[in-house]
Amino acid sequence: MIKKILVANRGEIAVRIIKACQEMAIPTVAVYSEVDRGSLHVQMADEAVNIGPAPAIESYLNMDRIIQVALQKGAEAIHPGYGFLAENAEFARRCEKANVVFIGPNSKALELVGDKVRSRQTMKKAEVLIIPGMKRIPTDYSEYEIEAQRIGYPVMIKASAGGGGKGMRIVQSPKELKSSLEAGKREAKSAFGDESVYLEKYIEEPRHVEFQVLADNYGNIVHLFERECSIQRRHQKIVEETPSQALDSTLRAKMGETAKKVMKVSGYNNAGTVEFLLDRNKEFYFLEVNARLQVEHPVTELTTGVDLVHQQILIASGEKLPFEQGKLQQNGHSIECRIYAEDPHNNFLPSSGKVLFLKEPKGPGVRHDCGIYSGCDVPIYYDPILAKLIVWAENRELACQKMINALNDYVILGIQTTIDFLKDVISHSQFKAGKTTTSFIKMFFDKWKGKEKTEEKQKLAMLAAAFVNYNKTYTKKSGVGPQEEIFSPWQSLGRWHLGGKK
Ligand code: MV4
Repeated sequence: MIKKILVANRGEIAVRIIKACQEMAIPTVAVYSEVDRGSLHVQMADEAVNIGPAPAIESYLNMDRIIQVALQKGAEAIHPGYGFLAENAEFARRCEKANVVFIGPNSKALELVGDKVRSRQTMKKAEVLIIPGMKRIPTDYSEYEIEAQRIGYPVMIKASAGGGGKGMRIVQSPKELKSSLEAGKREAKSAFGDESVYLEKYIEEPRHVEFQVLADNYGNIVHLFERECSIQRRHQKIVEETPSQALDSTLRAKMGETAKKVMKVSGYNNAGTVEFLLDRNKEFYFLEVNARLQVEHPVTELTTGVDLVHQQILIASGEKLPFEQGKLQQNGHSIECRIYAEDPHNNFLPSSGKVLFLKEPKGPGVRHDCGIYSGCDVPIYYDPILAKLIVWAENRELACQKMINALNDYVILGIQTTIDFLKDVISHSQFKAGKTTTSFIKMFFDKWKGKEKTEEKQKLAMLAAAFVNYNKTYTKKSGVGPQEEIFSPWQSLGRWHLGGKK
């Protein structure tokens, strides 16, 4: 069993991983950048090491420094979380070389699934349905023209190194092809340092349905059913849920078996996700593999009862999967809302600053995976995700209601968040009806303004003022002898630190 883990991440996911380690009695080493000194993940870990300045390239992406810290602190394994180094094959390789366990897939599998053209070729050979498109990156323009005709317009330009929507472009007709290709190549070059692009048939209004998979180091693979992640804004997921309203048990079983096959032919191990596009006719196409623990993993945990981070650690420790496919079941319904530090009233501009007040939603079936606390700073440098609100209920209708109540029960003051926006999304009639496609946000929320809740805002401003005042040092006013400080949040944090740290 792994005896110590370095968590190479920050925010809510670092907190989530540290909690799993605590549950498994595995000591943790946090790493942090200069602006994250006071972060929640730093407070929670057994040890914490400063790895450099705020820009991620000098800290959370600094491979050598992170491996060096792991070796110095005697951490046998590194959990990369999501983002940063999570899907970096070079980092996985360097960990392997340094004899540090990378909690994720082996570097070869990581490399394969990170290359879209290569993984399409692999899936085609394995008879997994891929979106009709090009089989290789052409050397000259005429090949794009011929292939676009063969595939049939509209076609989509995609970057070979891509993912997450960068470098993608829809081409409606032959006369747009050349200029779109040039623009797509430029975008791919600047985003990935690789200008290779290829063409696919454009699928209109698809649903995004992904399958969670666990694979141990001995070839055993199970899937933990699907997550529906169609509610996105500019390729940023906002709401995720399971089960998907678009699947019946036959289709679910078929897609699940396909997901396992994808992982098998990729030589994949540890936790991963297979993404599919589901078209209007319920045909599903392999899209890509996400070789990491995903942001939306909790909805799978709440409906299957499997702790995915525990399983990742067990697999990385060389354990066999403790269950067979037949033992796994989906129970009830779970929905996740991502809470971003963004201003939905101002084109979702990232918001930063001090969190003046946090009231977390609580209650049966409510989970709050959170990277912030009252008084913490939210820096501008990183992904603006603050927390995730996840609910579980027996069915979708009850889960929606629970989510709305939990969002109403949720207060973050000091910075702008997406909470009010999410209330309107979950309350929308089309969402309630389960009609969630990738066009949902564009269709119904493109010009969202929200309600001007002046009165409520005034109340909140008063609350904030009261809280800031309360947060000042309190003094005893007995009237006898010198006045004695009895409460300072800063001091109590410091004392808690000294008591709780080795
Ligand atoms: C597509 C597509 C339509 N046709 N490919 C977006 C992210 C990237 N991983 C793949 N994406 C898409 N690929 C073809 N051939 C539509 C999308 C897409 C999308 C996919 C999943 C979730 C949300 C999306 C929003 C817009 C477009």
